Amino acid sequence: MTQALRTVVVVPTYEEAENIAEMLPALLNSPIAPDVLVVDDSSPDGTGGIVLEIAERYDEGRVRLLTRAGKEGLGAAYRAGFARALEIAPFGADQYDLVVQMDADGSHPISALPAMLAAVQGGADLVLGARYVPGGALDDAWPWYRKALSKGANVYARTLLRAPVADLTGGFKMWTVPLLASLPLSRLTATGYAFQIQTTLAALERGATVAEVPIRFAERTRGASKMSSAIIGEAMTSVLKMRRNGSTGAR
Ligand SMILES: Nc1nc2c(ncn2[C@@H]2O[C@H](COP(=O)(O)OP(=O)(O)OP(=O)(O)O)[C@@H](O)[C@H]2O)c(=O)[nH]1
Ligand SMILES: [Mg+2]
Repeated sequence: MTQALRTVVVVPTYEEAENIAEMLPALLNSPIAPDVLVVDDSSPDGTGGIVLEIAERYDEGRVRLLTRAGKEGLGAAYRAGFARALEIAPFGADQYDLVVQMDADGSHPISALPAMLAAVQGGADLVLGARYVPGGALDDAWPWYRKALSKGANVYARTLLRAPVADLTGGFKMWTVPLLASLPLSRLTATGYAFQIQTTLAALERGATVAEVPIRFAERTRGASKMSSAIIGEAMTSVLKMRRNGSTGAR
């Protein structure tokens, strides 16, 4: 590909004030020079205000904020964020070429973005930042049982859904716009991280070429985890439903 691919990174936030302040400049300065769309569920800690302050320091359109009325979960934030990212036409009538999804808590390495872009240039429609491939890793500081739980959840989903990817449960992904636009987003209704499984499954159902780039996943050092037993429960039962009914059958 000769022309630079224009990229927007969608970052969902809930109470990530400190993390987003550190992440945004690093992301904007990445060699792939993406624009950023933060999807904030009116975080009480003022995350949205910090995003707007940072946006003023950069060119128009490099940082956008989508504010939602209240906390509705990761899935809802991404459905809204993807829909907005596909609407934005930052270059005259042109859309972005690529949409990246990424957590705000520092778990997903910004340094992996150039390799993910290279995988798209090599023909991938979807690139997963993957922990369970050679060169990938979970946080060294995690105790063995936490690693086992994370790996076990991934094997469970991957095996039941017969998905030919190593990391089905991760949340760091680079989408080509035609593929993302082909997803039936309003019918991918998971609330929590089951949404990650659902969207990759939907891509596989469409015959997409999926590539995996190794990442070292880093544990958040600031702010609180939003993971809950309800979210884990949803993920487990929705995998069973998706096994019967496909990606849109997780209700
Ligand atoms: N807009 C929005 N963002 C959310 C919501 N829940 C989580 N996030 C964001 O989504 C990203 C990933 O969050 P989770 O994986 O749910 O939780 P986490 O705190 O990262 O969990 P661990 O890191 O696994 O402990 C972070 O940037 C969160 O701020 C939500 O309800 N709304
Ligand atoms: Mg996290």
